[in-house]
Amino acid sequence: MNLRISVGWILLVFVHCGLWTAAEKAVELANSHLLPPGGYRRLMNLNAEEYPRDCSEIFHQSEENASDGLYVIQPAEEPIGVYCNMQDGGWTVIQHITANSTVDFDRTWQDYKYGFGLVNDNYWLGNEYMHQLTSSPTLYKLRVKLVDLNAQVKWGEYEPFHIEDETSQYRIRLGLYKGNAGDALCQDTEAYLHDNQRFTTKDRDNDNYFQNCAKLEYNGIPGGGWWYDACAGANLNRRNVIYWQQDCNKTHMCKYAWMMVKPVDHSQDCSKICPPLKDEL
Ligand SMILES: *[C@@H]1O[C@H](CO)[C@@H](O)[C@H](O)[C@H]1NC(C)=O
Ligand SMILES: *[C@@H]1O[C@H](CO)[C@@H](O)[C@H](O)[C@H]1NC(C)=O
Ligand SMILES: *[C@@H]1O[C@H](CO)[C@@H](O)[C@H](O)[C@H]1NC(C)=O
Ligand SMILES: [Ca+2]
Repeated sequence: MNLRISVGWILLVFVHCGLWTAAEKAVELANSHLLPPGGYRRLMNLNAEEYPRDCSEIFHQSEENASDGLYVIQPAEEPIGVYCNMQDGGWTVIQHITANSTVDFDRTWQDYKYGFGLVNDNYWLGNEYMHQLTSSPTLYKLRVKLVDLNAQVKWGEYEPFHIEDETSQYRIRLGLYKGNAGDALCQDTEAYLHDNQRFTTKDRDNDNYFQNCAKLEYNGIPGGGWWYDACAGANLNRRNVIYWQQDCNKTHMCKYAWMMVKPVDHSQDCSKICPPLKDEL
């Protein structure tokens, strides 16, 4: 009797584990290294039949009632896990940093390509996935959100926003700016211009400086990967100083930054005929 119960238990446990493993394997996220422990269970749409291409699609499919959290999206062939900020139309978070957190942003080209950190925490989604996300026929916009030590929030948006492919060294293309923060990527007081720059990491120097900007240290912490000019009017990837010119710098410290993307909403902007898009972004 006792023996039979035990065998039953063992079988039950065995079957459960088997199913669980199968469910995890069925998805195979390309960026599973960005999931926290037990992260598959925290993906809110893990068992959906089809994955949306971004968080905005999830927001609209949920009749604008989806909550913030971890979701699976599929911008190209491979499903990936991301953090969705479901305020204001559903934003796909591509970067989040907390000043002085333990997540290391001083990383190689390969790390910046496929992402690092954890999607429920500080992370870089990956240049390859940023390229995939922003390469649809629908244009995307970028929102930067900055929070200083007094919890004051600043933001800025570039529309459109596009990351080119790896053969172009993940060059950044930025459109028109709006926001209550300064336009630190395109209008630097020191004449550094980030628009149209290629990405630089400590092991791949594509910047316009005689040394590698990603290796330049402030208080012992290197700049990290970024779209440097002959260095920076803004850099959100230096671990100890979030830099956005007049809004976040060494004397006016910020605690948090986010970068997130969303499709451009043309229905709002032009009710009649959309103007032709410029050849060059
Ligand atoms: C919105 O979501 C919440 C929590 O997920 C749920 O309780 C509520 O019923 C939903 N409302 C609508 C209108 O779907
Ligand atoms: C740093 O930020 C403060 C406050 O936002 C600003 O007044 C100051 O000019 C900035 N410093 C530099 C060097 O840009
Ligand atoms: C980060 O750490 C440095 C060194 O301890 C400190 O000076 C700085 O104020 C910290 N930054 C924030 C935003 O807390
Ligand atoms: Ca250089």
